[in-house]
Amino acid sequence: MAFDIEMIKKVYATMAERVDKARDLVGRPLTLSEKILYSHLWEGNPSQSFVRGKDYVDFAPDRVACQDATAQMALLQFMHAGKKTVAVPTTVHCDHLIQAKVGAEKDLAVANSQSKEVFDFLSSVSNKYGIGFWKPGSGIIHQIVLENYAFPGGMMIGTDSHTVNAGGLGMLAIGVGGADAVDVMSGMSWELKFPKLIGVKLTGKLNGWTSPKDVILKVADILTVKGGTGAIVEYFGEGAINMSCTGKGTICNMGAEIGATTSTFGYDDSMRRYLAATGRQDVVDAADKVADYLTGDAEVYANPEQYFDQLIEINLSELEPHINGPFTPDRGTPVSKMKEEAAANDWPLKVEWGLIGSCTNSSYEDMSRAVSIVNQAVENNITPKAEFGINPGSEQIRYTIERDGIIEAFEKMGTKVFTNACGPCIGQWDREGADKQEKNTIVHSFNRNFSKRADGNPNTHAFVTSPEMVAALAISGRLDFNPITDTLLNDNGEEVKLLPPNGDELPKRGFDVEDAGFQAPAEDGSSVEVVVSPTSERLQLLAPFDAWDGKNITGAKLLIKAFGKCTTDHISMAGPWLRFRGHLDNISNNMLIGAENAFNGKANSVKNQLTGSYDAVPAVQRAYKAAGVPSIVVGDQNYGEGSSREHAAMEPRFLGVKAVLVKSFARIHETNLKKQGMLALTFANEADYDKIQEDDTINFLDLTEFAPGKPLTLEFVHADGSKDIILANHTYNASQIGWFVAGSALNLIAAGKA
Ligand code: MIC
Ligand code: SF4
Repeated sequence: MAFDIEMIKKVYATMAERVDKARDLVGRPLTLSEKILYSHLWEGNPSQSFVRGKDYVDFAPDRVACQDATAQMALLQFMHAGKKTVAVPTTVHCDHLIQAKVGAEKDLAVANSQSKEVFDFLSSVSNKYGIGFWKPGSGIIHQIVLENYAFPGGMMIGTDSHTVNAGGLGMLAIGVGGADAVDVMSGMSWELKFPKLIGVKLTGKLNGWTSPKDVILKVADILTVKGGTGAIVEYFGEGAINMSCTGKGTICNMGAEIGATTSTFGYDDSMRRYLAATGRQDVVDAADKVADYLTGDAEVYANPEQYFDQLIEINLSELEPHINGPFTPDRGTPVSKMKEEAAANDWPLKVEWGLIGSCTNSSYEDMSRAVSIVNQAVENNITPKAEFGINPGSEQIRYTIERDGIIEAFEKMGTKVFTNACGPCIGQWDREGADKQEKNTIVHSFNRNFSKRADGNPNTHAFVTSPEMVAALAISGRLDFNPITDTLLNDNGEEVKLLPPNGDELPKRGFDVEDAGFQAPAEDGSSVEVVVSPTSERLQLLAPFDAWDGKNITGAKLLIKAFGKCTTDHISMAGPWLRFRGHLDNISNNMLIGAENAFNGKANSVKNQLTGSYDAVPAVQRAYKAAGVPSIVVGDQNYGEGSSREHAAMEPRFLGVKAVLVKSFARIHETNLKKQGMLALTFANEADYDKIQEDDTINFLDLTEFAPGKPLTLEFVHADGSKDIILANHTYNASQIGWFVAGSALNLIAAGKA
């Protein structure tokens, strides 16, 4: 059903030839990342060696995956591309639009009725264009990709930042915006700046309470949320080989949180075991024939400092469990330091909820290790102090853990089993009492913990940790509980010490499932009709954006100067807004409502320069649009961190914002802005950010000479008539300037000029 062994064999057949050629060209041993990159060049065999972090290169990915919340925009755009079917194997997964409230059965039924129109749309577009469709309840995109499609040495893109999860099976899997996916689905090349390479050498062996999650929590702490930008993180060493395949997936998954382009591991026995257990012995047989090409050259791993741009070494034998947060995934605290840290920062110590799941940590191994802690609580008569919820990663996992008694064991402790879907991880959580906005703590095994993300409450302190630590902290009800040293009091008043978790990497009796939830597309979809109601509030056909008029932009108003962290959750919030992901006009009403205005410290309150009064950001921008006044957005570091959602770029484009000028960008968001015909600019001198004033009017002085490598000059006219000239850098190459000129990259595809 699910994977295409012939395609994989083809990839392997070209790999040997291209990798050897690349090795000769580069004149040295190759990392795994380079092998996969060079063997997926669009133009075939490599004819030059690329400068990392500098050269834009065209690639030919093997697959595309989209999830429901981003697929709507991606497919609406694809429908404009004028193609009969997708050019590479593509799947759509319904996982983000399902709310977690009472439990899987009821919640799924509610989602199926509330989002029927959207699911029907996705299913019929998939059917028409040859796309595999995974129904609501089938599972979270990245677990399904790992279980069915990922393969060592492959390259894929997906319209979700955590597509990188497939690095656990030795792929280069990269998160992109929908417009990038449309390129590949339309049979065109996909462009990426040749990444820098960060090597992470893992020595020793995980033990006791430490898990793969702690590796990435530690790496995030070291590299911070922007430390991986523009880089591939390649893990190697005996510690890597000793780890399960889904554990590797967890590590790669959260590479999105350090901004990494992707992360990967060399092909090894853990991957063989996982492929075999998920019914893909033929992939193992094919991969074994080219095994040397599916990992870095031995010389590279023996002398990594010579081949990577940056090297990190972590000794797994000494690694402590980590708890990262609140509000950002890179604030790492080893469990032994939590007592001091929590007290020093006044973090609420009482844990209200423990949540296990998300695409990051919802594997069979995760569930079985977490339940080993739960079982100890039940056996020792300990009543858990916090509430507990789990989201299995896929129907295959859910079915198997039910068969193996794991669900029953969770339920004995009062755990709510939510749908196999994203749920609370993306704010699809109807948490009782969240509207009271009380300060509280939750712990979860997800990857992101930005403000308001899980339950909409800005005072919820969310901490990220491993599933087994979530279980321990939720049972104890305390954030500063250290299971390695502390004991718990059971209901008989006795002290109990929890034993370290243990579990099965893979189900002993194999995976099982009755209905995985897959729907194959029609052989010939040409007669399938896709209907979008013109009165729908959920879906809206796209109208092309206007082309550039060839003139300098003048008289633009400053819409907002955003201060501090401005993730895609701040720019285009998820949770309740997810339902408008297919309707550009409606979702634009959330534009930048979470961003902090640098002038008054408030969210969603900016000055309307036409009236002098303060209003919500979307309302002010709509006023500028109605008056025909252009505007610009100014931002801080790592602007657009987090999600791949291109709504964060399309909304400002749609509402008439012309440029986004920031100290630095997250990769996917910068590309999304470019693709939608916006100007994505960075301060040549970061300190110029401080010169921007609330009542500024902005004139571009040399946009008419927009060219690769040449900074743009902007004049900021302040209210008192004084001016500042500010230089803005950009990374547009010639074809990307073409997107700006045409109004969007899609306009070029639709005109057959791409
Ligand atoms: C996320 O984890 O933030 C999401 C929701 O999966 C996003 C995609 C989206 O916004 O739909 C992502 O990571 O790209
Ligand atoms: Fe879904 Fe959360 Fe994973 Fe994003 S990070 S794909 S919302 S489970």
